[in-house]
Amino acid sequence: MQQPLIIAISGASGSGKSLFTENLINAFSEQGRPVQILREDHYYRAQDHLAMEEREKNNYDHPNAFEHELLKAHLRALRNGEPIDYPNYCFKTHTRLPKTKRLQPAPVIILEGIMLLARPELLPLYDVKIFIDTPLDICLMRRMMRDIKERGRSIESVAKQYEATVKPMYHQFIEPSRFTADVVVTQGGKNQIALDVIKSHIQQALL
Ligand code: UZR
Ligand code: MG
Repeated sequence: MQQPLIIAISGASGSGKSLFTENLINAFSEQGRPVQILREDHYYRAQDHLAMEEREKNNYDHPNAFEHELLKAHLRALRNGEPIDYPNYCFKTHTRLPKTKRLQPAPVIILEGIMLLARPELLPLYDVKIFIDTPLDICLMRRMMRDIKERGRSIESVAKQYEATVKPMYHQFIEPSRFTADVVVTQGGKNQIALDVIKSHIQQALL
């Protein structure tokens, strides 16, 4: 198999990264899915050694919250055509579940996460770098709805986290990482023209 094309999709929490990724993947669904998806979220560090209240106080919007070394090793393995066993992170317990998950190598690997472009040493591992550039107030609204529905949070806890870490860390790490991107996507995960442009780039690479 030729080397896979590795596409990194980044942007703020709630910017539409996951939706953009889903829409991109769906565009390939009829073609036997040559595309695999890997989320940076899975690489949040295990915190079994910490009490729940300690875990809740952690700063999850800092690059050091992720085990990027492991992500790097996994990207290298996928490049070599080897499967990986990635961690299964749980947002409710803020730690990893005991069982890992397997990802098979594929011609196209789409990576998605908030800090993917904020670590200079990760950048050479990507073939295409995409930044989803959505105004922060819109991100906050989406995140509020999602975290309450899907991640078992209260309005108060989302608001508190936003002020304490999400917003300051966005300005410190995520916003500057925008300038490392090859493509900046406005209007979020449903930007059809951006999806078409990336899709045709992938199709070219698959030829
Ligand atoms: P996405 N996050 C948690 O709230 N708890 C965890 O255990 C791990 C992560 C949040 C994190 C970040 N921050 O903003 C978001 N906070 O998950 C990233 N506060 O995930 O890109 O899917 O929104
Ligand atoms: Mg997401």
